[in-house]
Amino acid sequence: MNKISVIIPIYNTTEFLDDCIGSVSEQTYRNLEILLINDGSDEECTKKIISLAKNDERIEVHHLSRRKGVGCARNYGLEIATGQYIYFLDSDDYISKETLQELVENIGDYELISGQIEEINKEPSEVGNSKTEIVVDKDKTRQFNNKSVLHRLISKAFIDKYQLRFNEDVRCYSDLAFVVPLMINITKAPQLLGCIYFKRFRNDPISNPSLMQSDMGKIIIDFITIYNQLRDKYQQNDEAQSFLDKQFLNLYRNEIIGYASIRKFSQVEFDQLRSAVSKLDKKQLAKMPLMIRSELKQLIKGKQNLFSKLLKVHVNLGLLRRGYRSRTKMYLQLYRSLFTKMPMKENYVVFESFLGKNYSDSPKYIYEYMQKYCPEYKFVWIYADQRREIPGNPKQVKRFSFAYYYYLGRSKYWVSNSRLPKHLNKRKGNIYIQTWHGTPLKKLVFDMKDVYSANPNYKKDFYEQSRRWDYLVSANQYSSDIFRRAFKYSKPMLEYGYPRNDIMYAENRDQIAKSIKAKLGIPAGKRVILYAPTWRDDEYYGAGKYKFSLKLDLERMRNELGEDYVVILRMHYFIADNLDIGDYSGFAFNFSKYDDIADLYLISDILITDYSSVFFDYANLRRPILFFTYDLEKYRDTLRGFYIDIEREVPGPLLKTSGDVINAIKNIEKIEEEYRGKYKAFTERFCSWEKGVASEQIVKHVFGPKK
Ligand code: C2G
Repeated sequence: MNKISVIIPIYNTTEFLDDCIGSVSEQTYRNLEILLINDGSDEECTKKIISLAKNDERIEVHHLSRRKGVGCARNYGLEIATGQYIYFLDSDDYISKETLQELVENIGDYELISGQIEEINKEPSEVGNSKTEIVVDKDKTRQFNNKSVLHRLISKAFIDKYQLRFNEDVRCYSDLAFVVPLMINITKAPQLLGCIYFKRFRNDPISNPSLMQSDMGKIIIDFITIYNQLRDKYQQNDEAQSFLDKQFLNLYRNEIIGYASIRKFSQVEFDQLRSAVSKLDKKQLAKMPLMIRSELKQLIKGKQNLFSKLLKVHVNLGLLRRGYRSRTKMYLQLYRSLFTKMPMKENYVVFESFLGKNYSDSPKYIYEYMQKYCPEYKFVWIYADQRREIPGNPKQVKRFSFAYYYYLGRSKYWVSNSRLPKHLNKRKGNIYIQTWHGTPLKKLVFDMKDVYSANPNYKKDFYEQSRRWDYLVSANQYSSDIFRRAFKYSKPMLEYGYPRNDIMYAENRDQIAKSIKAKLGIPAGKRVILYAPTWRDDEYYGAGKYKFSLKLDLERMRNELGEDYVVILRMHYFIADNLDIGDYSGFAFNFSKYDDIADLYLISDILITDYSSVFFDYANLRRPILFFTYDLEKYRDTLRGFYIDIEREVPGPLLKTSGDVINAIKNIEKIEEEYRGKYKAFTERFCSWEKGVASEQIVKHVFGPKK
């Protein structure tokens, strides 16, 4: 039975190693030599490698003295490998149990066999039983379009015969030095369909980027370096030349044009690029569109400035062409090339709350203060579906409309409690106050281990979007510390408490509550229970559309509490499901679409919540809080992870069933008594900055004294 040497270069991939190495150890094909080449990883990763190596005696660990690059690490593996076949695996990827068995059983007399690569952005899952099938394409170069050595079982004798090695001068594309001679020397390149390799799309390219997530300038220069080397080396081989030229032109169209239209290459880099372009086969060049040909002509002549100008025209024409295809894209194009270039309106302030879904939260209270005390400003509110009645009658613009882009493009100030879309780049002089929307309990962005729910680009997008913030509102020291780390935020923090909580300190708050209660049709004589749970990352229909199934037994609640209480149900704004509470009219009220939850806090006597930040705010009222945490273990341990020890630190009991909730309500005074100490400690920690004047202080801080 032939031995396979699996070569795994490792550089700082601690969190992925269990999946990767575990997947090799569990292979049904057992005759393996597993070579872990530690390419100068940090201490944590090195420890992890050493501990995993203990689980399988077929594992050998080799430590390079410092980081030398993936090419060098793989070459090292090739030098020491003793198997008849070589298989390369990356340390953040993994394979399914039968992979090596399938490859080895199908390689026959071929020198190499490749499988299929699939990108994963979901949690590692067991592969389906797709049937494998071998195909042999006439055009073997097609098999190498991904320029990668991954997921190929290769005969070691063949590698030795042609002395195949990786390039060690570059970080990215070192594979090409191996792949090109492999491709031209093999006779056939069969592929085994249904035999899958799972390639991870890393979701934190900011803290720990993969090679291809590093700086685009470096990626381009690496490619050009290797292209120049290989193009010279294989001057006599048409197959290699045409393959390399195609790869170059692809990179040129997809990356170089965009990159070089906004950044300048250094003289040395430009000369490298020029040398690469002069090598291109004239016949391939002739197939390119006129615009590309003229750019490359200037490049060959060495005219960098003219080259950059042509690229700018190229990019703008592309945008314009795409712009005409959709109205929003056209507005965006106007935003970028017109509105943000027009003089900035120094006194315009644009507000948005919860993606325009509500008139609420801190933006509302900052606005109401300004509307009263800063008449020299012009105010604009963004809405998602419908205009609202807003005091002072500000301009209202629909999200993603022409007016939306116009006002965002021209206004000096933006105030929002969540992220503004990534495509809205910031104009010079713009000031963006991010109020955020809650003291965190659930782990946030860069504190989250992995984000698999809706969008694999979540961390990267968040990072880009939050670079635009100029001020971040924080309600307590605990939040400030978390925000700095979890958002990688280092600009000024506004530490005055939450404007949205000011109302809870208003002298006339009972008066206000009375009128809200009347407005909402809540019987004046009944006590009010507010149920405001959060959303669950793993229960969704699509991006931003989450499911919720009500676990509170309304029937029982009405029977046992209906005489004294009514219940207000308030779902999170991400929840797309409509609650059906038709049978409970007069007892249960659904205010999920009501604008401002602060109004609901004011009129309620007891809050029931779960892992929502609402309890940090509600605690300002010092009224009882119950935690209906029927899925605590799952939420805490598998979905998110919490910042505080919820079982020890929250100011109320954790309850698992509707029965527990009902009992707690019946004994609410006892519970208040029981939690008095914890409640006090809690408010000291989370509510001590709140004095009811956060809006005023923030406005004075950012907008300064009256002009
Ligand atoms: N909210 C609401 N109704 C709910 C839940 C939340 O109106 N049933 C509002 C509250 O203002 C709350 C905010 O939405 O403070 C954020 O809700 P969370 O449940 O805490 O969840 P999330 O949107 O994930 O934000 O740092 C805070 C975190 O990011 C949490």
